[in-house]
Amino acid sequence: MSANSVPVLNRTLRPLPKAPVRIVHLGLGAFHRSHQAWYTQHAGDGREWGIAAFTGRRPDAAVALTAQDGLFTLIERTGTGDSFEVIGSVVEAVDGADVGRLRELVSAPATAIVTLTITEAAYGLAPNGRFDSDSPRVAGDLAVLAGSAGTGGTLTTPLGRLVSALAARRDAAAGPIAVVSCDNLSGNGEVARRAVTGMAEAWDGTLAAWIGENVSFVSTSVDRITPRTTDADIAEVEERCGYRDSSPVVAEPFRDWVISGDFPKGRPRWEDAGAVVVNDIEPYENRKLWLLNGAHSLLAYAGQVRGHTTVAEALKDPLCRDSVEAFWDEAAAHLHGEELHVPEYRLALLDRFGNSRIAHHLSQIAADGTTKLRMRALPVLTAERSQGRSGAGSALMLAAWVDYVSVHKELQDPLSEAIGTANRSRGLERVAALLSLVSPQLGNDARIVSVVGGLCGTFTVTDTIATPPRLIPGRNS
Ligand code: CS2
Repeated sequence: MSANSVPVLNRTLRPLPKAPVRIVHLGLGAFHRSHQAWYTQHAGDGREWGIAAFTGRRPDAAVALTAQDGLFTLIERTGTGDSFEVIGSVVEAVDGADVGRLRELVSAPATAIVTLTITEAAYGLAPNGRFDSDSPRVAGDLAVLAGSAGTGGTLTTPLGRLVSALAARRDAAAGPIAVVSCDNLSGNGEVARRAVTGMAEAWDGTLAAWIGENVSFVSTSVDRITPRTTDADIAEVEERCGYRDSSPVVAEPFRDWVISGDFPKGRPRWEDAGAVVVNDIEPYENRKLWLLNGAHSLLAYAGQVRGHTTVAEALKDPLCRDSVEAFWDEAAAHLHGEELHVPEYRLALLDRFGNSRIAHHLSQIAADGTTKLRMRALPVLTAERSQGRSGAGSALMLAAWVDYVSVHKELQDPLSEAIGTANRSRGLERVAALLSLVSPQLGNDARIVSVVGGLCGTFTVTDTIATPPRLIPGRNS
C-alpha cells in the first residue's frame, strides 16, 4: 500500500466515543498508554472517563497523538502472534510545557484524578529518601513559582507543574482530588505525598496545608512490560490494520494493577478490567518491585556487561539466569503470605521475560540506576543482612551496576555527574563512592562495600572466556 492511499487513524475512521476529561495524566509515554489508558477503556463505565494526558520533556507524543484525535493502536504481542486494539480513552494530548492548560484542567470540578508516570527519578528523592528541594531543577521551579505566583512560567519539573495546578484547584474551590502514582517506587503514594507537599511547602505553606486536607495520595503497583515502539511496529499496523498510526504501542498480554487509597471524587470501575483494590498494598508492591523490577535491573546491568541487548537474550545466558534465581531466592525469603503465590509468580516471570518477540531493550531498563537500585536491591540486601546472611544475590545486582557504570559513559541517571566523579576513585574507594549514590547506608558499610567489591567482575567477559562467577549463592543459600 502506498503511504498516500492509507488513511490516518482518527475518530472518523474509528468512531470511538470521546469521554469528558475527568482524569489528568502527567507523563504521556508508552507505559501510560498500554496500562492506565487500557484499563480505563476496559472499565465498565469507561465511556464517562476521558484522559487528558500531558507529555514530560518534549511535545512530540502530544503532537503525534493530537493528529489522530488521541487514538492509538495497542499491539498485544504474545510469543506466537500479535493482536490489535484501538484505544480511545485519551481524549486530549497536551505538551507538558503548557502549564496553563494543566491548571485549567486540574482546577475543573469535573476532574477527579491526576495519575502520574513521571519516572522514579522525578520524585526528587535524595539518597536518604527525603525530598531534595535543593536539586537544581526543583530549585529552578521553586524560583519560577515564587516569581510568577504559580501561574505557570516556565516550570520544567512534573512536580512543579502539578503543584502549580493544585494551587489553581484550591483557588477555584474545585474540591478534593486524588493523585495516583503509577511509578515503580515502594509506597509510591507516600513518596508522591512527600514530594508534592515538600515542593508546596517550599513555596507556600498555606498550599501545603490545603493539599494535606484535600488531596488523597493513592498508592498503586503497576505492571505491563512495554518495550519501545519501532518502525517495524508502525509498518505492521499499517499492513495488518489498513490505516496509518504514527504512535502504536506494544505490550505483553499480561497486565496487573493493584490500587490502595481513597478517591474522593470517584474513579472508573477499573476492577471491571481486572484491577485489584486492596487495603495493604506493600506485599504486592514488594513482590513486583523485587521479583520483576529487581530481576530486570540485574539483567540490564549484567546482561549489557556480557554483551546482550534484550531481556530475552540475557535470560538465555546461564550466568545471568542463575543470578536472577539467586536474587529471587533472597527476595522470596521476605515475601510472606500465600496470596502472593511467589513460586507461580516466578515461573510466570520467566515466561514473560523469555518472550523473545518482545524486544525489551536492556538499555531502556538501565536508566536511572541510582534511584531504581534503591528500591530494587537495597531492601532485600538490608533484610538479608539483618537476618545474618550475606545478601550476595542482591549485592551481585549492585556489583553488576558498578561494572556497568565503569564502561558505559553516556549514562541516563539523575546523579550522572556524581557517578563520573565517583568513577575517578579506585578499588573499594570507588565502590563505596558509587554505592553511596544509591544509599549512604550502603557506601558507609565497609562489609557491604567489600562484598560488592568482591563480586565486581563477575559478568565481565574477557577476550577468551567469561570470568567464572566468584560468589553466586546457591538457590537456597
Ligand atoms: C522496568 C519497568 O524500565 C524498567 O525499569 O523494570 O519499566 C518494567 O518493565 C515495568 O515495571 C513492567 O511492569
